[in-house]
Amino acid sequence: QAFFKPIQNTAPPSPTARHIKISVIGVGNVGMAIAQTILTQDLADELALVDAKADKLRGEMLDLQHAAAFLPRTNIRASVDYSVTAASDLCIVTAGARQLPGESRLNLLQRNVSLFQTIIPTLARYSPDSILLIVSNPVDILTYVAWKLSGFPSNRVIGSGTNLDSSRFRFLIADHLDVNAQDVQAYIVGEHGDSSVALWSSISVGGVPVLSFLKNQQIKHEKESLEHIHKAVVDGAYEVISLKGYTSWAIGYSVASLARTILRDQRRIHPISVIARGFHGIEGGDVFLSLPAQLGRDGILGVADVCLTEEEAQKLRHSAQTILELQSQLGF
Ligand code: 6V0
Repeated sequence: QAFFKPIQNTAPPSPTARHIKISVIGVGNVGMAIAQTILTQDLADELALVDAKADKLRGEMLDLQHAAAFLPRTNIRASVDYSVTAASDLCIVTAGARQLPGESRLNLLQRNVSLFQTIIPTLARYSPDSILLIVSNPVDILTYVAWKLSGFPSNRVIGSGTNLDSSRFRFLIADHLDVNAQDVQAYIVGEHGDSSVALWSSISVGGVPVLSFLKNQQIKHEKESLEHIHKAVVDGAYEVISLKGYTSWAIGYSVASLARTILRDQRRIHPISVIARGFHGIEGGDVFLSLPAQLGRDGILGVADVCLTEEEAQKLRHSAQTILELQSQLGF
């Protein structure tokens, strides 16, 4: 018996009401930080969680459901069976194997590729029209692997890439200049991690280009402190991992901001991992690297043709070459 009685002469439910569904694969530290940010920011009507560990998965689902009285209404479901993800608008993949002591990067990559060989085709089968957002590391290569395994068009396969690195960059610049990080426009592009490229000439605060401002003021040592800032960005993840064992909150907010831009068709520009062949002289094969890209309901709408110095373009091409060499060993 229904708790509420219908009023007289009601119309049937509207067929146009949009139901937004997000799936998160992998409920480790990163997957759960993403899930909880999605819930608090009211980004989905339905959230499906999948992991290989059934007990952990059910525990996480119940813990989130028990917060229902304090959150916007979202139907949270979880299962080790991928049918729970059916008809998702966005699938976020954070599942990954952990690096074993002494294990090479290539070996870890190969283990993660094996996981993706099961995960990605299954997700694609249950949600053929979805957008795939890859977070698992090494994110650029795994985004390429996901693109290949899904058979999706490249505008619907995205890697979270340097969206997080750029947010660390903006925080550190803001801290240095004592301004709000949201007023700092600054991009880190290229490979997520060690060989990322900071776009110095494009940094601006409140519309004022930072480098030319410093030059006009004849502030000499600033370039050096800015180089330190980039180093701090690169070291940032290692520092957090050495202190607390993993990173979670910043990647949670970073991925939720991508989800909001996509699902609400915000058409904002984010530095994310996209197929980069043909940009800035990158040739030799299909490779995913981060570039400032416009995102919306159809995924990647376009890539901003940012001005790079020859040195920056060279670094990008070098990263592309390193990634292509690793990819060639994967047999895709
Ligand atoms: P974690 O806490 O070990 O979680 C991984 C989860 O994946 C665990 O719950 C596993 O049970 C699950 N899992 C493993 N195999 C499968 C499978 N076949 N199917 C479903 N689930 C599976 O790791 P954590 O959450 O800390 O990190 C997850 C991934 O995100 C790692 O690859 C990190 O390197 C990566 N990150 C990427 C970042 C980025 O900016 N792109 C940032 C931070 C972490």
